[in-house]
Amino acid sequence: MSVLEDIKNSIITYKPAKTIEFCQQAINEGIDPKLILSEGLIAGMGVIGEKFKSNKIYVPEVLIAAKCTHAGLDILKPILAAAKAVSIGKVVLGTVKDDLHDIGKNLVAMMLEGAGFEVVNLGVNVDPEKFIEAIKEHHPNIIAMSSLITSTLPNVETTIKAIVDSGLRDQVKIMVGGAPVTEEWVMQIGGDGFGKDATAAVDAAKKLVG
Ligand code: B1M
Repeated sequence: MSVLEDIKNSIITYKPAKTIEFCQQAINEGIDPKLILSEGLIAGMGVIGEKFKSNKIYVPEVLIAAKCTHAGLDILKPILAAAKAVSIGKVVLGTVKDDLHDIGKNLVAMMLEGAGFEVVNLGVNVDPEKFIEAIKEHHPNIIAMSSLITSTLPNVETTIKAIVDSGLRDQVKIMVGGAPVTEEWVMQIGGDGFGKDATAAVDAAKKLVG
């Protein structure tokens, strides 16, 4: 079995210490960190997502799997960030109000950092005012929002409206992503960019600062 399979299985079997061990092993073997992400961590979370959807597992299991994924991300983060030293733009990123999902957002953050962006990660359940404060404080090129549940999609719209109302809209580009989000919808609500996944998010961000 390859070490990437081992990483995936460590998530599916809820063993964070193993996720750390196998991620380190994969790095030592010289495997591209982006491959470790996609074939190891994202693949493992993909299986968990399917099991959760079909009620084969429940919230506690999903949380342990998320712990595994975050442990792996912590190992990969410095390596991906070191790949690019010069900033090509600043992104303020957060999961919108009432939404606590952060795995996908953190993957997007890491891929952006790996591509040379400076990322200010505001975390989860970020209300519109916090995004506005962050624009004033950090002067980002891009505001990036993650929304994972259909019930929090309106909060993306509310945040965009709040940015417009605060008079800061022309200072930033706005990018949105997450499982229920579509490009058409993002354009319809006044956003500028969309990424289907973390790789597409990097392409979209590059286009927005290019
Ligand atoms: Co939740 N959850 N969850 N959950 N959860 C989903 C999203 C759900 C689809 C599961 C299901 O029922 N089928 C469903 C939403 C259904 C809907 O929208 N109608 C759901 C639900 C209902 C809920 C709760 C309401 C459950 C409950 O309590 N009854 C609750 C809500 C809590 C809240 O947010 N207020 C809840 C809670 C949780 C946990 C806390 C247990 C946990 C989150 C842990 C954490 O994040 N730290 C959790 C998880 C893990 C999931 C699933 C299983 C996996 C999500 C994930 O991490 N995927 C998910 C089911 C699924 O996706 N199959 C589910 C892996 C990740 C790599 O993918 O997040 O899609 P993803 O990110 C991708 C892309 O979307 C994209 O790139 C990422 C990387 O490729 N992307 C962007 C994301 N953000 C982007 C931003 C961009 C661009 C691209 O630009 C800015």
